Amino acid sequence: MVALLGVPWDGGASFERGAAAGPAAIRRRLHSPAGNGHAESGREVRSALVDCGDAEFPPDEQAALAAIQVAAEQAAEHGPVLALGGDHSVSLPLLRAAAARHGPLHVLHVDAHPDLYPELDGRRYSNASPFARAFEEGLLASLLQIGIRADTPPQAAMARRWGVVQHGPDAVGAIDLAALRGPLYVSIDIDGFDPAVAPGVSHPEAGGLAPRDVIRLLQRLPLAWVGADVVEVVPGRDPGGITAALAAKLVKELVDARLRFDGP
Ligand SMILES: [Mn+2]
Repeated sequence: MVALLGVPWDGGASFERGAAAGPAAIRRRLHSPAGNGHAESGREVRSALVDCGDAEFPPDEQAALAAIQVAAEQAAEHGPVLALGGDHSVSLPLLRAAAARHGPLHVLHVDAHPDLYPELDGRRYSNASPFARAFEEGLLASLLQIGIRADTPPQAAMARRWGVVQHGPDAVGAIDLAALRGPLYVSIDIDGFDPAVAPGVSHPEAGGLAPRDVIRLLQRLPLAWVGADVVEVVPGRDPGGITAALAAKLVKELVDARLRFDGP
């Protein structure tokens, strides 16, 4: 079984808010009669989800992050946690919870942005910085980023300091998945995809990944993930709900990617 946890927090937004509505939109699409609960492997995956509902938290940033970590630790009692954001700042408490349980994590990270700012606009816990904090807190063993196309000098310096491996959208086919190590955590910012297929985001960056690039990657993961998140879906900017539909698709393939290592 996989534990599904909504994290409707967008207090970490460094630009527009709106990602707090993401979990509800993704769930709606996941359970819509417009589709079914089967991954591409043929496995029915919705019935393998234990939906733990949404994390609850106070408005204060540090208190909210602490509450999200507690919610993730409680959800983990039901199975490996797949969390729905929320803005990308929620990955920090999710990584704290996963690392407390499994040790330092190897993270596979899909995004247009490195999210490695030492700080941005005087803030250290926004959606621009979760992986900088995670390195400093000793939560990460390695970080492999895919789809990066909006790097900046302060983030590049942080990437060099921590040995982050980065691939742009053109290099997906060249990634050596066999080299992935566990405990594996998968973090997918939906803005890693091209805005033409995922317009419902706060930080659209043209020239992004195609859905097949990432679906194929998930289907080829050589080991089971211990934690995962899909973040930054902003339903208020999502015509036709196509970004939520992509996120729901990724949820199905992520669940399948975990279950295929868990036996029949
Ligand atoms: Mn991003």
